Amino acid sequence: MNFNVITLFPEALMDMLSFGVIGRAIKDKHIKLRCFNPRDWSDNKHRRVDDRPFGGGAGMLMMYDPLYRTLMAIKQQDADTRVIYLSPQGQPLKQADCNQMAATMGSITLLCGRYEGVDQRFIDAHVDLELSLGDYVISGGELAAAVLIDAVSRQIPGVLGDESSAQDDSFMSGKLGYPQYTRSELLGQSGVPEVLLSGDHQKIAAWRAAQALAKTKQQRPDLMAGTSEGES
Ligand code: 4G1
Repeated sequence: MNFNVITLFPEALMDMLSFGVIGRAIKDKHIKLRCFNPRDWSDNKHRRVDDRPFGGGAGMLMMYDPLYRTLMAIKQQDADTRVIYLSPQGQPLKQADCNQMAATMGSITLLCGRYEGVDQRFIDAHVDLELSLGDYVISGGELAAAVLIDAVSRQIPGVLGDESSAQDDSFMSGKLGYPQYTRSELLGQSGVPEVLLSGDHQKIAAWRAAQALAKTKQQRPDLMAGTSEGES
């Protein structure tokens, strides 16, 4: 899987993904991660990539021309790449989107917004998919791009070890996680639910499923819609 990232802060993006599971996946060449800085395609002597919005208003926008030249340079090497713009106007990113991207897209180009966003003409002409991480204000799309790259990469065969990939993560089942406990010298076994110490694996699985269901109903009733539990 190939990730191209159009960003004014390539170092920040690379730093976020250079450790842990994703850092390992890059080293092992399960994924390739390359950044492209639109400043390198600016025609301005000051390397400017922003300008004021027509019609007025606060702040600046990323200009069309440097973005266009950056994307053409990417497509020259990687013609079949899908262009995704991470923005607050996008549809909310879901696990199902991440699974589908991992299964069907060989190359993804992520556009990270800065300032107040991007000239709409670039979005209309060149963006295949507009996705959002959530409803809050952030300073740039780089953090969102890092989240998407992590979430998609985890679904690529070989990125997770056999044992963790077989493991059923929260959301892969459409529900939240159940509470978990491990050894503590300070606490001993106090506060650990009795059933987890019983050795009865069927009972443990049933307890965990019930906990996950109760937590999901309480914290995220929206996730219950469409499940058979939704009516209860
Ligand atoms: C209006 C949130 C603006 C933000 C309304 C989720 C947020 C990218 C995301 C903003 C961004 C709301 C995201 C806002 C994002 C250009 C530079 C857009 C950063 C920018 C609710 C700033 N998921 N935000 N504007 O945050 O890129 O992906």
